[in-house]
Amino acid sequence: MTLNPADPRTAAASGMARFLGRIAPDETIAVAAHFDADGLAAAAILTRALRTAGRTAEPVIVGKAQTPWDEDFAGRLRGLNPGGLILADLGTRAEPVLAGTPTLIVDHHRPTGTPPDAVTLSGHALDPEPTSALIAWWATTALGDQSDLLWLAALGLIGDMAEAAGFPELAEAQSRWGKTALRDAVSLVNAPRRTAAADAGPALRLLLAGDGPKAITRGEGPDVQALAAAKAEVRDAVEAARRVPPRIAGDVALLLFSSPCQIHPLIAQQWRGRLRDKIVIAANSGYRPGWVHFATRSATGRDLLAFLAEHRPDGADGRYGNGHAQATGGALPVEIWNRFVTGLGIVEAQVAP
Ligand SMILES: [Mn+2]
Repeated sequence: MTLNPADPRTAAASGMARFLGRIAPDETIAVAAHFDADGLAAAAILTRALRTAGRTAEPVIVGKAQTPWDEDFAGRLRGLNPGGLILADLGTRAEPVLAGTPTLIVDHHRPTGTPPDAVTLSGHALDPEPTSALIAWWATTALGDQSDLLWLAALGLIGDMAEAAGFPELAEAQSRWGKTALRDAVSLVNAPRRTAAADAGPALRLLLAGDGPKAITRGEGPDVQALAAAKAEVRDAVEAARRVPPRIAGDVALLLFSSPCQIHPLIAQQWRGRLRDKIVIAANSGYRPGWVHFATRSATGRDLLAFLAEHRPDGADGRYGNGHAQATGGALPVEIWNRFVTGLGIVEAQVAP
């Protein structure tokens, strides 16, 4: 389950070898991934390494408010008729996504169950904790030398704020490709998933083709332009939402706003720094009609997964309270959201149905 802490690199590579041993060489491997920098970088590493090794690999990225456990996404995967499935940076749950299909899980979120018949490469609870892209890179060393793809693993580490974790792979990538170029590339790759359309296509294409971060930061063409436009769209949305005042009840500070952009994690992060003794909940009623999506952060060090579990409203499903002890959140239908904020003592944060 969790990678062997004594030697996670070898454990990841042997997990990949075990997974590939269950798939005929001519069968397609679907590579499903989250749409943030870590997920996209993991998808690019896995797809590129598998293709170089002569395998057929197809990346499939989740859309806005979508998980692989939703039927429409599973349908997209089935359309590829895959002989194997990789789930990267998408969480670790007990339920299979494609029952009967050999599955490899590359992830670092807190598992909510043990998937049957899957090889699970989980970095959760390792110290330091590797991100999905780094675990993917370790795993693909089973297919040969991957040093030219190391910059992609660095994008994942930086994107998930693991820059200070001390992984030697990051130091090596920084000296080869440049700290600033890597950081700027992360900021660009992370932008589209926060926009109203949340189209990860341009970023993924750049990561699949590029030879380093400068292919993104200094590149030309429509995909690079799309990333710059996405950054501008998100910047404007953040500018509007940051003026909203917090509503405070006890040790909770809640910010409620409405935007089609996924800016709630950014707003939560900003207020985390300003209200250092509070649990900050940044809630967005405009991300998806009929729902409230929210991000929870705190400078207090409290276990936020435990906090949300204590306040779990009846009817909340797997979209509520996942992720990390220090970075979580969720999505609730408006009616359940209204019960949740009432329970927190912040009735005025109810949303009209
Ligand atoms: Mn991640």
